[in-house]
Amino acid sequence: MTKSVFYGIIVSIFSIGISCAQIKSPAPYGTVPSENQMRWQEMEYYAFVHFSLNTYTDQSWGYGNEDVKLFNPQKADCRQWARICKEAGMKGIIITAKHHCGFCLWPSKYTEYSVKNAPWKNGKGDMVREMADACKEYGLKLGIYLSPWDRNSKDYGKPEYITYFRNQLTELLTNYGPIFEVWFDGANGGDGYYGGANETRKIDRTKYYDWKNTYAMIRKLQPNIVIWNDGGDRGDLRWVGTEEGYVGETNWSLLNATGDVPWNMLHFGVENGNSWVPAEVNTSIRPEWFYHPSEDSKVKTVPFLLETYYNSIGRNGSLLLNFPIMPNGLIHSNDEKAVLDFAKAVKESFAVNLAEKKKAQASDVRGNATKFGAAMAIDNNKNTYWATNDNVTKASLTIDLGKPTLFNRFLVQEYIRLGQRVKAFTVEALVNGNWKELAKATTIGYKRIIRFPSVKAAKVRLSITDSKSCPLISNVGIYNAPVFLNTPSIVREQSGKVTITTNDIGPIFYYTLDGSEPTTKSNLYTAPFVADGKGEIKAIAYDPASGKSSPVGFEKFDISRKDWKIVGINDGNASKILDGNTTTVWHQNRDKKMPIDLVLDLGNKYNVAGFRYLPDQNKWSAGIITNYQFYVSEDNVEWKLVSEGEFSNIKNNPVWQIKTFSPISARYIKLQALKNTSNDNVAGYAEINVITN
Ligand code: FUL
Repeated sequence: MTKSVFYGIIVSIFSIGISCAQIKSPAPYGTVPSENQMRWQEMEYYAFVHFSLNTYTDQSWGYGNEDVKLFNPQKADCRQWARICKEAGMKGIIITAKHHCGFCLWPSKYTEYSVKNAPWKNGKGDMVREMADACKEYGLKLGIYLSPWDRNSKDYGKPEYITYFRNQLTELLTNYGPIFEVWFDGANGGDGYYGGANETRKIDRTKYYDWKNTYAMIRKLQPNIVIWNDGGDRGDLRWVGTEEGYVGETNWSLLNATGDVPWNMLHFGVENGNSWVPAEVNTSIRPEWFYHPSEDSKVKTVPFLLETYYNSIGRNGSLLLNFPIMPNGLIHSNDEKAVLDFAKAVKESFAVNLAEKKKAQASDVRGNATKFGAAMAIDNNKNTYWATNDNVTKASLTIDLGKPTLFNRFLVQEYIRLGQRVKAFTVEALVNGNWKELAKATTIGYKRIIRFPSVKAAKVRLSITDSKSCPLISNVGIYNAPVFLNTPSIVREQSGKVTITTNDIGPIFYYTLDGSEPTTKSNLYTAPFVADGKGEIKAIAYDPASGKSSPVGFEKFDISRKDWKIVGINDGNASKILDGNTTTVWHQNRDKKMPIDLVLDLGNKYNVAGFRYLPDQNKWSAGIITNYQFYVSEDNVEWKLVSEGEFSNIKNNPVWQIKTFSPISARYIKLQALKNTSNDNVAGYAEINVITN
């Protein structure tokens, strides 16, 4: 090397150094996350465990007078819960220290309604302590759910309760080590035991708890905590308006600091909001939050959970997945299998990032500096990012995969420490020399994952088509995820005609009628068929190209509904409640006033032992019944009341409501609606059915 070449290199290295140093990092745009919110966002995936007296009473919400003596989990093992969560790739666990019934899983000094009066460990047990220890052992973070609503406390609704609530919070936030999240349920006030008063107590959930001072206390006790709250002052995280496991495709991590937060704001965030309040998607691995033996066969399948994954973590949210704990104190093996299979599917889907260490080029680079170059988006380092110049809000990043490569997933992340910016983007692939659009989407945020049918291409282009300010992309991933078929759905019409369908394009179906597991040797489904009366149908979807099968779809049918009649109703639409289709709904005439009766003639006498009610699946529509009475009759004249009560949590979780009673001979049934979720006079039904024996 000559002297001049040597000096030339030194000079240019020096000048690159200077030019990099001179290129300023972008300024933050709008509101940005706090360190606590960042730490939480990067956790992505963590668990809920629901365990309380409800576990022993088969309820969703306890009334507050359930006997503490019921709590006796013989095999309680928080280490089992922690092991499963750890193996499933979760980063923490939030435990229901106190649910609405007021029963405390820790020996609170401030109430007798706790584990200290339960037979479990002779009153010496502390489930929160055991959870904290297990989390520590498995390297998981601990979170606390403390229901603000307390149906046991005599003081609920009075100022004294706030002191009680804060005392309990202080115990939980002082004695169990670092707490990453505290969760304040939005269900607040209603009827309850309230120390024997047995009455309805209403509070204004935005004011009653004096959240401002409660938050200040929490932050003092646990400076690194994030607060989840769905009423009153903004917490650090927000509910997404549904418990079914998805947030809006457009998802801004912003809300306004003041004012009401209607459903669309919860679900989509607020584009120009001035407060950073990211989305947490909470859902259960089964239909309900607490354990109900009837749901052992309703544990979500891998394709269903994957759908949830893409609709939460894949849409700039976190995923809080619940495990109901069984009366013996363990997670059911069906739930364990489902979550571990799901974890395996996620791992397989994102095992190889086809973009990593490939060549990337950008249409614009901030100050042409390497520090902000295209390569920063595929360097597997969350602290570096590709950035454009300040005034550039439309730009593209092209990744050269080197050779035609098959893929079906595109993952992209913004460097949100400096604000959420991107409003719209597209993903294209260079197929046979032409750019083909694979997806058009809106927000990115912390993480966005886009799915599309597999495509083979050598180049992939991300185009930011609209952004609030210069886009900052910290990570891009391209993957080829394996096929996971959805469970087929099995629908039986009133006539007894059975149809098997799926959301996926292309698979064929096999089914059985004798309870055996279907395989590719079972009946091939070619067209709807008739299978009336009691029985069970199991079906799988099968993809001949990959040889993969879906999880087994399963429906147990009761008596034939062919001869059923809806009594006294002259409305053709009413038959929708018997059509087997869970998406069709019928509402009673709006002139009626509660109580509103629905009378069905079953055509014959049966030994009726229960009924099932499915509300409108669109929980925002009118007529979702919360309180009911159920009567039976042999002659439509003399009626007998056989069941009454509430459909707890039906608004947030509008699943099948199942009520059973001692078998009784009946030809007529009457579901009487006493109250609905919006306290008006509308009664609606998606489906009604009976349980006979
Ligand atoms: C709801 C509660 O009412 C449910 O029982 C459950 O705890 C869920 C996480 O939040 O609003």
